[in-house]
Amino acid sequence: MSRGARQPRVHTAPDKDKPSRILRVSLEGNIAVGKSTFAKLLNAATKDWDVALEPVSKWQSVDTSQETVSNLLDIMYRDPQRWSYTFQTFSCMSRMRTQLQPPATHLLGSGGQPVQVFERSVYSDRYIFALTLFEMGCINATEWAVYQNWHSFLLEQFAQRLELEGIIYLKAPPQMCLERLQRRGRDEEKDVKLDYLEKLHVQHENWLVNKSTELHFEQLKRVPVLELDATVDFEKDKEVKNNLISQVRNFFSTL
Ligand code: UDP
Ligand code: D5M
Ligand code: MG
Repeated sequence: MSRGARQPRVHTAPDKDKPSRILRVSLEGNIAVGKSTFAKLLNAATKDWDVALEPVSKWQSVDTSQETVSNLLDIMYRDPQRWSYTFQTFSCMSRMRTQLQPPATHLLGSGGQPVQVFERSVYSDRYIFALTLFEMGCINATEWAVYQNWHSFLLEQFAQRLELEGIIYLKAPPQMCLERLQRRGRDEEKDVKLDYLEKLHVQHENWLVNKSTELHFEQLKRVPVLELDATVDFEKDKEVKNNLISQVRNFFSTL
């Protein structure tokens, strides 16, 4: 760990058996906390790390092979009761595709410890968004039962190929996420309220810190979590960025 870096806050003891394969880690956190920004910094930090960003543009333009049909992100925010379940089917499938993709070829002979980093995961889809939208009444009881049924089935079928070795949790107060969201200015998100970000924040805390969320996958219960303070401006401040990256490097070395 580089001089001056703080000790990482790891919430679960890491597994003693070090896997020889490529490590898979997801980057979790509230909307606009800075995941994509941080993911790009990780990607640039070393050739040993390869980052897959969330495919938001695919959700903004749902298409058939011939034409673009709709902006699902937009219609979900405009009419959540109607479209939240549909959104879950599409976002979860796109996350599965991303997590099942073979690693980039440059990772295979990287020399160091190769790591695939995913911006969010099939797990946050369920334990953050789908659960919150169900609790808010935007996904009804039937949709929630159907969702959980296929989500569990698919994750069991692809079990080892989807499992993560670690989770990085970027954490900042909901109010700061709202300010970053407004600064980013994604048109579909212009009506997102603090109340929604607060609910998502509590959901992250319950899953990753308090460990009170009911999880349905045994391996997921044991995944170590690195919590990073995202209230600092890692986008502009190089020292702050290097400090966070040191914590990540140290965390990866424990997995
Ligand atoms: N951002 C910032 N300082 C930071 C990290 C992010 O001002 O240290 C800004 C970034 O420029 C963007 C907004 O916060 O305008 C949201 O960042 P991002 O899209 O990375 O967030 P995500 O939704 O992926 O978590
Ligand atoms: O997340 C991208 C945007 O997509 C943000 O508005 C949240 C939304 N999103 C992502 N996954 C889901 C699910 N599963 N349901 C509902 N909304 C979702 P960002 O944090 O900006 O990278
Ligand atoms: Mg993002």
